Amino acid sequence: MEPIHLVFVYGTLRDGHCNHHLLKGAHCYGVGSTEACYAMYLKNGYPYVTSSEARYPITGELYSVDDGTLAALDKFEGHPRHYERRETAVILGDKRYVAWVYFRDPPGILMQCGDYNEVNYGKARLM
Ligand code: PCA
Repeated sequence: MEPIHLVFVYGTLRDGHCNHHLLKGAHCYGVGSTEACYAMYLKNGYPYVTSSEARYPITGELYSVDDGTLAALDKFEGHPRHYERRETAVILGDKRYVAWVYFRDPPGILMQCGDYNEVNYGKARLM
C-alpha cells in the first residue's frame, strides 16, 4: 500500500477554492481546526499562516494523500522556499491528528506599534 500522509489545508486548496483540484481523489476527513493558535495574513487574495503569532486556531480541511499528491502539493506551494510544510496537531470533532500544514511567515512586517518614528528611533521593535 502507498504511504499515506495527512495534510491540513486552510486556503486555496480547500473545497470550492481555486487550487482544490490538486486534491482531487484524496480522502477528506472533514473540517477542523489547529490545536495551537496561529495568525493568518492575506496578500493579493492568498492566505499565509504564520506560527510566529499565537492569535487564534486556523480552520481547514484534513485530507489523506499519497506520495505523488504530496510531492505535487509541495511543488505547487513551493515547499520549502515559499511555503514551508511542517507538522502540527489538528482537531476534528473529538479526534486529534498530526498533519502537514503549509506555513509562511507573512509577507510584509507586522509592527508592534503604529508609529514609524518609534520603530526607527524609539523603543519599539519590529516583531
Ligand atoms: N494553499 C495552502 C496554503 C495556503 C494556500 O492558499 C492551503 O490551502 O493550505
